[in-house]
Amino acid sequence: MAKMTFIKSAVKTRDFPESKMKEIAFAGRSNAGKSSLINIWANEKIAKVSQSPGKTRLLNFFAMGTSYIIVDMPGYGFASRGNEETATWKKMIQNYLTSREQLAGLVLLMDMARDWSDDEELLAQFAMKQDFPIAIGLTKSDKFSKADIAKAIARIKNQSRLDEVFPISAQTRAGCAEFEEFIYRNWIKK
Ligand SMILES: Nc1nc2c(ncn2[C@@H]2O[C@H](COP(=O)(O)OP(=O)(O)OP(=O)(O)O)[C@@H](O)[C@H]2O)c(=O)[nH]1
Ligand SMILES: [Mg+2]
Repeated sequence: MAKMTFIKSAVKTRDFPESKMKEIAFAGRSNAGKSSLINIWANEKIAKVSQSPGKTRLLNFFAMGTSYIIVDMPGYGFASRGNEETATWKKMIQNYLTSREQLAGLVLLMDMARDWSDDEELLAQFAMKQDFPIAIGLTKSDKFSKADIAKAIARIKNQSRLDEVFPISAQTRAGCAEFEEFIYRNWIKK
């Protein structure tokens, strides 16, 4: 696998890295497991895993060798954040998702225990408006039985009306390589 490297953090368009590589955006509620999955794909602790959730407030750009870029976006959905902060988050995410030309798809990570919410719906709407694909990663599958994983997949497919739903665990690594393979084959290579 290609080596993953941290490129930079940025908030504003003018600070985004200049690159011709395709980009994959990682979005999800705080604590969903975005940084943990990046660390699995990197095979080292390259992204900070939150001790206190909601700490990542910048867009963090990582290069997967010379083949593509992953953008770790700040998590959302923490009540401790005021309205003003929520508005700032929305503006930053919307700006990124609607203006980044090399964006090839949105990886939406959700804790398997949760239901699809308005926040996920908002992100999915941005993506659909821009006409790029969405894949959902249902994280922390290590906490569930095989039968409950199957139920969670069916539930989220139903709630989101999306088809690409992958169960993953950053703890056991179950499903992580398959998820990366899907994204690489369908969004990057083609
Ligand atoms: N059991 C289990 N715990 C996980 C898994 N993935 C992440 N976690 C834990 O969930 C917590 C949050 O993980 P992060 O990867 O920091 O989540 P994040 O989505 O990057 O969070 P923000 O940066 O706050 O948006 C950490 O305590 C992780 O160890 C998983 O697959 N299984
Ligand atoms: Mg994070």
